[in-house]
Amino acid sequence: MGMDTSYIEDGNSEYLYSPGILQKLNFDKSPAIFKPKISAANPGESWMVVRPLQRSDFDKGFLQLLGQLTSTGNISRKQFDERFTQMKNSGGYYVTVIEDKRNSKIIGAATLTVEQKFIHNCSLRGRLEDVVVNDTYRGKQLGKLIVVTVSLLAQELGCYKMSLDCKDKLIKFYETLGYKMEPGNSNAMNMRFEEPS
Ligand code: 16G
Repeated sequence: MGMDTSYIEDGNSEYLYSPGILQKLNFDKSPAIFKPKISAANPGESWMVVRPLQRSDFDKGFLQLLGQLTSTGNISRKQFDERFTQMKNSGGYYVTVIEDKRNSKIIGAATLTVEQKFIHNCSLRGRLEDVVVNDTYRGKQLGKLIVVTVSLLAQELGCYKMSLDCKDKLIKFYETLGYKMEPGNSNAMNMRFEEPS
């Protein structure tokens, strides 16, 4: 067994988590139907790559893309760097992106967070978070690609389930990828707090 040398720790190209695991995901395990067939290892275009977040993604429009999902605030490079380091050190954060290598722009993102549990024999629970795809790249199955990638990753890491909350209009989309509204058990509730400025 060789070392996973792609997990480089040199400044800007530093990955949030080891990228090798994405190459090994078996897309045949997902109920999602891809036409044409694509995967994280072969995303369908030679200029596209699916990979973990990198420190240098601050300069590749990652935060601007997240801004298409919700409010991000005005995040400085220092804040981004610190959060990246905190996520990496604590573990359990699998921020995953799609890059357009032609213009070095992040065009899709989704996050898997992994919670450690006592229940289910000290199991793990995955949560799908912050899914966003640049809408000028429609018709390339990118939403499906990024969500299936992190969902298979959750399974690969040993999660017993993966959960999400979403707008009503997205329920059908997530159902095609294997997510189900569990009768009597599918209510999302939030308590909102004032945000620090
Ligand atoms: C959606 C997202 C969630 C994100 C939230 C932000 C998915 C599956 N769900 O619920 O991850 O954090 O929107 O909205 O991507 P907010 O700014 O109103 O909390």
